[in-house]
Amino acid sequence: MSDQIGKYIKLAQHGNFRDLARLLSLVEATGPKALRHPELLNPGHAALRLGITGPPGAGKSTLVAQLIRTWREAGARVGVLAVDPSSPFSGGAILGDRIRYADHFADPGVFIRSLGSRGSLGGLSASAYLMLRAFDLWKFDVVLVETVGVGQSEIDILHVADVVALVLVPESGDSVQAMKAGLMEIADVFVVNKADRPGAESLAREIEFYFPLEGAAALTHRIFRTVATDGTGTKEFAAALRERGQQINLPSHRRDPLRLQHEALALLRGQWESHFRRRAEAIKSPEDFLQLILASSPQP
Ligand SMILES: Nc1nc2c(ncn2[C@@H]2O[C@H](COP(=O)(O)OP(=O)(O)OP(=O)(O)O)[C@@H](O)[C@H]2O)c(=O)[nH]1
Ligand SMILES: [Mg+2]
Repeated sequence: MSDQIGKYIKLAQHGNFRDLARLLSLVEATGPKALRHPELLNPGHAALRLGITGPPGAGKSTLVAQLIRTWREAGARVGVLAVDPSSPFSGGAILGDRIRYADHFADPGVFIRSLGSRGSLGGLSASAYLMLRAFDLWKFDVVLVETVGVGQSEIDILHVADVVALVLVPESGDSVQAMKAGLMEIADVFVVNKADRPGAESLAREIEFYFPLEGAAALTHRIFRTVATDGTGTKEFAAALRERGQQINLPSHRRDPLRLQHEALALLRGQWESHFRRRAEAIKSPEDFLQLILASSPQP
């Protein structure tokens, strides 16, 4: 498998998306050992990685399709990794998204891949991290990572993004405070999508209240109002994302110790989890239980 990975890494120079799709499957199946390939450890190119997250049905995919459209008009090469933990598919596209992204499937400047939970060695975030390194070899200008902002593993995935946009809808109003603890903190940019519905303004004000746009905060938090279905506000959002990206020195950002620490934890956590799940599933008695706990707990 390792030889195969090497073969497809070499093919990156031709930029063929079919080869990238193969490489992604190989990397996903191999897991962290794929990092032995120096090209994956230190890809020579760093695409701007944009995380798009938010509650189910907030309009993330519709927004992603608009972003692709805008950037394609500007001639950018765009990659998309759609992470869908509930999807039983691995490597296939999610049916609904296939329709939403339909305009872009035939476009040679756009590559779309979805990542389901099956076939991921060591968890979704581990697979996503490794796959995004492979994306870099195909020299995209922008890579969008769409995740549903629910569980811890989705938040983990967002640590790999250079800029994170949290997509909310007017109905999210009630839950902004509850969400604050996890997702709100990781967001650089907020999107109030479905702004054609009542309540968009009050949601925007609520976000402003929790994240005031004064002083230094104004540089790190911004709020956009969009209607993803008709493109209202999406061009401004697209421009702001790339502007933010331009302020980041991507190659040195990739080597940032904090980022590597997050990535290491995600890769290791996934492996530990599958290792210990296997051991736990072998428990047949209280004695087995005790033995596993004592043998596997770190020494204080
Ligand atoms: N009224 C309105 N509907 C929208 C808007 N944006 C998206 N929708 C609709 O909302 C539904 C969900 O959109 P998606 O783009 O699939 O949302 P998502 O966040 O990707 O959904 P999941 O990936 O399933 O979590 C679709 O029926 C869209 O047409 C908007 O701005 N206004
Ligand atoms: Mg979606």
